[in-house]
Amino acid sequence: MSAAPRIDVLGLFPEWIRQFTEIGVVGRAMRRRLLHCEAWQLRDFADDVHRTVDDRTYGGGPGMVMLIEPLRRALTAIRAADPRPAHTIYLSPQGRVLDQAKVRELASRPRLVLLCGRYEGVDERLLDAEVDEEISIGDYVLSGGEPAACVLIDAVGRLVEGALNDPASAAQDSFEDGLLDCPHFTRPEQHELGTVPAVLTSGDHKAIARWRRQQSLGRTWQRRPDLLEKIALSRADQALLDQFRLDLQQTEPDAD
Ligand code: 58G
Repeated sequence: MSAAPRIDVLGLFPEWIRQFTEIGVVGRAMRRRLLHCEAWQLRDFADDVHRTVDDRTYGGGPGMVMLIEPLRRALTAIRAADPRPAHTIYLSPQGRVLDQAKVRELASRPRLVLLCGRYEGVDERLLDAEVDEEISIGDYVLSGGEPAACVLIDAVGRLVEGALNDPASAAQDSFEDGLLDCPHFTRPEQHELGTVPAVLTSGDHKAIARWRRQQSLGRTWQRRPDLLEKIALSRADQALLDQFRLDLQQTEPDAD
């Protein structure tokens, strides 16, 4: 049995990460020793009594930039805490946007180190020398990298072997096949807000699988056509989607 994957997080608010990693699927994976997360306080690696980790930006203008040296000392200490190679990631809006394929790739690595910036970010030379990859969780700006690190830990953590009670649920996820998820229903079958689609209560498992696949295809076409362009549909999928569009025309003759 191989050792549990490990994620170290470096920044100014390690409490964010510690609290987060106690909760939910990630918290349970940690307690079961399937995943190890450790949060590090960057100020512990400052070299003055004020525990300074930032300074003014060259070229002028507002805002502060995180200093090279505290970060470098911290990364050296973090890497020394475990002999396995540490894939080092900086969370920033300048990174490549995270998707499920990247999450899967990261989940296959034994060790990740996540660097969380504050202020205007990190001195570019530190990034060039010490960071393997810059990742963004979406096209918006956060005051710090910590919430982005939590998003990444959650997405990766739930893929760790044994983290989910039902391993089939990860395979069924939205995006595992590049499509959005189908709609889900639970009791009661009849409700003021509507009735559960009859196929789901029919007991016909083939028909149910076909309906779900068709809903995934149809909803992806309606809501995220950009995702459909990235995948090649089989003949069967194409037929299901064509039928979805036809059914839509019959119920909404105005739609085009
Ligand atoms: C511009 C703004 C440059 C990740 C902020 C650098 C981190 C968004 C994301 C920063 C983040 C994201 C300082 C605060 C990085 C630094 C951090 N904002 N979209 N903010 O993944």
